[in-house]
Amino acid sequence: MQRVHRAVLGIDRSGRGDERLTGNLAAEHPLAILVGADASEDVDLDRLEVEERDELVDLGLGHSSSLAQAATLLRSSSMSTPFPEGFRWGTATAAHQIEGGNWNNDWWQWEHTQGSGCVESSGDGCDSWNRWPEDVALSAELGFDNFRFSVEWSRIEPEEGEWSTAAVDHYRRECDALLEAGVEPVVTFHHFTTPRWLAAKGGWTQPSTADAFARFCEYTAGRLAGSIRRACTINEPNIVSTMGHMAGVFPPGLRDVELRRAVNRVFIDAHQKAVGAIRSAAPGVPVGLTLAMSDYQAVDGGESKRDQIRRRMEDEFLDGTSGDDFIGVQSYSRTRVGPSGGIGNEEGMPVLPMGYEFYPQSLEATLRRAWEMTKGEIPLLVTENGIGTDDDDQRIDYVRQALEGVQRAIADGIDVRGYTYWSLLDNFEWAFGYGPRFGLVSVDRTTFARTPKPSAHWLAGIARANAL
Ligand code: GCO
Repeated sequence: MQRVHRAVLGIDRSGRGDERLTGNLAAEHPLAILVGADASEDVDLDRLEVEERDELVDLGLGHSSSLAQAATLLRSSSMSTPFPEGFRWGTATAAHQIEGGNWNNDWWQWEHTQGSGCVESSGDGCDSWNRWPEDVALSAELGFDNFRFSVEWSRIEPEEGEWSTAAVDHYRRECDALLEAGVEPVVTFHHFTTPRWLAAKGGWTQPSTADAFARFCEYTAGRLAGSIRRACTINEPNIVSTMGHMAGVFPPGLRDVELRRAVNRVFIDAHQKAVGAIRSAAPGVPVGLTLAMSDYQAVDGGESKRDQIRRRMEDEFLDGTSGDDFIGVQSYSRTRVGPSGGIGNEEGMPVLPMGYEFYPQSLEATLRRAWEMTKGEIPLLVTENGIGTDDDDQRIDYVRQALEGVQRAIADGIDVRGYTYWSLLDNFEWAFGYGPRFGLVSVDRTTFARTPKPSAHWLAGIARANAL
């Protein structure tokens, strides 16, 4: 009889439990492995003496995993540390990046503006406007418990005060399908895109935009009430204000430091009004802001410059979250600051296609900072973390390191309630177009066929086990 310390069971995609173990790997490692339906050398479970049976973990390896991949994954899981009970696991997307055909907002216009720096149009996206049932099914099959997506304001309110019940009902059907599939819908009300009619009136430079946004939230949350489980008001307002009004690389393409400060204030006002609107229209749904955070590091005496930059980028927004139900922390890399400003990447550090360093430690640092800045009064959720890369092993390495940081933060008493990977799909990465691949699932640019990568099965396994 073979003896194994732990058995890993896979569930094949049809949902049937496939409880076969392969003999040779079990012999090679002190662990047993199950592979999907393709396993050629099956070993009957009953012939194995499995220790710690109650610790069975499903890595969700799926059909396509090779034994070598399975072995790597299993080795890495042999000393697993659990996440707190009830820790949420999901993936995130945004309307403009996946739906396709969102021609009625400022980004579409920007993509078609000469000199904007956009490498291509968002075009058909991942055709998720039509293929959302596939996205729902993928989330459910992989076993994530929530799916974060955004509603497109320019579809729901295509002209000022003109509401599309058809568009909002579309999103309601998506929410209901998610719930039906056992996946909680997490809805973002603004993810970078602003309707053209509003942009033409000055967009986020105008204080009245906060009221327009609150009206949109009230209408939309009212029609989605009962079908959403969490609401994010505005995604990364700090990026929209900085990139769009100071750096000039997002719409409206302005470069005005003072204006950017004013836009920050409009966004904070809009967020706070939206929290009130969503709470009254959809009572009981937790509401919060999702903020782009970076591990800001002072180099060679850059402390006061670092603090100054961080104040406008993060602290002002964190100050505006008081009373929220959660803070969505979104983190990808670090920012090094010297006495006169950002000094770029450190020589010798690996650089990603996005131009910044491979630096998974940023998540832990930003969770700690968000917690400290809000005095431990508001629970945190990782609403985005991920890596744009063609190297799927590098993705696994990045997420593993980021999650280790989450576990250290939790061990120190920081209330982190969940982890959301950006993104479910390879999608439209704004000015970078379809180049950077953040997805756990690849999308064929012609057929839109979705294919989970090994990292999808790897992360899904961690989510199911709720342990790393
Ligand atoms: C965000 C971004 C996402 C990006 C992701 C990768 O919310 O941070 O808007 O839309 O695609 O951050 O850069």
